[in-house]
Amino acid sequence: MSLPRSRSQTHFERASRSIPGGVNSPARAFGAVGGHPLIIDHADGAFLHDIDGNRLIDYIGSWGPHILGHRHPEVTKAIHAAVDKGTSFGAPNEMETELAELIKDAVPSIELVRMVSSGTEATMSAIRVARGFTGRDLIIKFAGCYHGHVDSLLVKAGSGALTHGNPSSPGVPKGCTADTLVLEYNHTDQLEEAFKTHPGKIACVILEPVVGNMGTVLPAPGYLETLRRLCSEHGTVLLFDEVMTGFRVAYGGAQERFKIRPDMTTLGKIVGGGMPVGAYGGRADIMQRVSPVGPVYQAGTLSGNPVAMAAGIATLKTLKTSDPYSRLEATTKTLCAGLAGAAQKAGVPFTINQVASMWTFFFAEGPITDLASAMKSDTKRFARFFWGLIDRGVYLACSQFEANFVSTAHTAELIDQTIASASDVLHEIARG
Ligand code: KE4
Repeated sequence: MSLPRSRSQTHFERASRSIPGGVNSPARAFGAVGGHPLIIDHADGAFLHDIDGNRLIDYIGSWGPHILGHRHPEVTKAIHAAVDKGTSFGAPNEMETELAELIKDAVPSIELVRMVSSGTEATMSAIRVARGFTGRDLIIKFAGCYHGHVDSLLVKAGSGALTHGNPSSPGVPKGCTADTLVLEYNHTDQLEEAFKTHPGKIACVILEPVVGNMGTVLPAPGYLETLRRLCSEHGTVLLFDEVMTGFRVAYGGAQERFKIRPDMTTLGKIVGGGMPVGAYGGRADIMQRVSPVGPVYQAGTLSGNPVAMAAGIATLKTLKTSDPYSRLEATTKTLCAGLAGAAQKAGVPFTINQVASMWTFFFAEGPITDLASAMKSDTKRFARFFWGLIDRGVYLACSQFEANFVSTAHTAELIDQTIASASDVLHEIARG
């Protein structure tokens, strides 16, 4: 019952002759599940359409941006209008200010914000500003969290780095990571210990307030509060990497949902509506260290690109006026309950972690609260699940260590279809 994939296969072989691994980002390479990626021709609403003519229900949404589904009319209209006025000016334009104001309105902890062109650029820049502001070098990150391919953060990283078995990448000089302390997520004792061992030395703690990059993992009750207290006590910048959770788990991100005010925040994905946008911001006293107001240098040719700004503005305005969050959460809970029921009936051990419209089905007994527990997952069973769903027209993230996403375009009928397909595959897996 395999989907026809010959055109994708042929094109992927051609791509591999010009692009390393045939992909411009390893997360798309299907490395963890085997086989070759599907080559996508176009997308609309909840669907991807590949070059073999297959239509698949898409639960990645370009790894998070498409909370409104593909080609939302308001976003597409805004992009077309912007393109007709020019693609890039290399000079300030009104839309940069409009998006900055929308971000500040949505995320009150952000008093000043700088646009960049990716989540990686956002985290790289935010770390530099935090170090410049505190005059300290040490940073804390957490095993399994992924913050983009920043040298100093490619240590025990999640997402594609974890999937492809290089959580700490070659090519990163020891000097770049010598000041990076890696703790285990949700282990409060390790936090207390780190601050006790390095009093007055820690510039910043960066974390995914809800992790997506080891699969979806929630903060333990009180964990974020402890982190906030310790950072305040020690003059350490608390940096929420909300590239994935921003505008995803609430309009104001995880900091709204969990009622924690970080000192800095990074954004990406949804904030660009599918166009290349990242952003970092936070307390005015910190952000005023950024050039040209302050001495910490950061720049970008295409930062604040008008076409990308237009996509972000249309996305945020649509989210703000339609407020789809409770509907998205209800739809996602229905999906996860259906998947859980199917796994129970099939007798397949599983854990589902879900927050708002992001979720992960783990092939492991729970609870899954950190990288060590996530790594217990049966990735072979995951690969069978992934391909079994592909052959039934359902497209999940191609790794056990990623989050999946529901969009406003996922109807009840598509959710039911997904559950039925998953049930078939889980029973096949149970039969061995
Ligand atoms: P980008 O540089 O890929 O725009 O953002 C890096 C980043 C930063 N912070 C968080 C929390 C992120 O999830 C990401 C990127 N996420 C991955 C998927 N887990 C992007 C997919 C890819 O690498 O192709």
